[in-house]
Amino acid sequence: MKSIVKIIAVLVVFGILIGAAMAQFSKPEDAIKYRQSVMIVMAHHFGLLGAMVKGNQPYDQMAFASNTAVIETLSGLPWEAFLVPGSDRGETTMKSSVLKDPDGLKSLSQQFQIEVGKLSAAAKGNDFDTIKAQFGAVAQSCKNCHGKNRK
Ligand code: ASC
Repeated sequence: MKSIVKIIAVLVVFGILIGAAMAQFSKPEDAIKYRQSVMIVMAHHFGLLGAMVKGNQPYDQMAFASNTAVIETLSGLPWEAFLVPGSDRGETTMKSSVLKDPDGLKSLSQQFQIEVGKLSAAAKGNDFDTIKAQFGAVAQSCKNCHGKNRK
C-alpha cells in the first residue's frame, strides 16, 4: 500500500514539473511574476541554509536536506520565463541583453543546477565542511548569473 502512495506522489510531482516545463505565459508580466515568485521562494530556502552554514542557526541535517530539496525542485523552473519576449520591460531587474543571448542564460542556469545537485548529494551525508564548501559554490553560481544578467 505504501508503495502505491509513493508511486502516486511521484506521478503527481512529475505531472506538476511537466506542466511547469510546458507553461505558456499569456503576457510578459505573467512570466515576470512567475520567475520572481520562484526566485523569492528559492532565496527564502537558501537563506535558511545560509543561517546554518554561517552558524546563526545550529546545523540540523534533516532541515538542511529538506530545504536543499526545495531548492533543487525549484532550480529547473524559472529559466524559460526569463526568455519570454517583452519580459525585459516593466517591473523587472532583468537586463534586455538576456533575450539576445538565450544560450548565455542556459549555460549559467545549467551550472547553477549542477552545483545545486552537488549540494543535494552533500546534504544527504554528514560532512559539514563539504556542505559548507558546496553551499559557497551554489552562492557563487547565483552571483555569476546575477552579475551578468541583473540590472
Ligand atoms: C540569495 C539571494 C541571492 C543569492 C546570492 C548568493 O538568497 O537573494 O541573490 O542568494 O546572495 O550569493
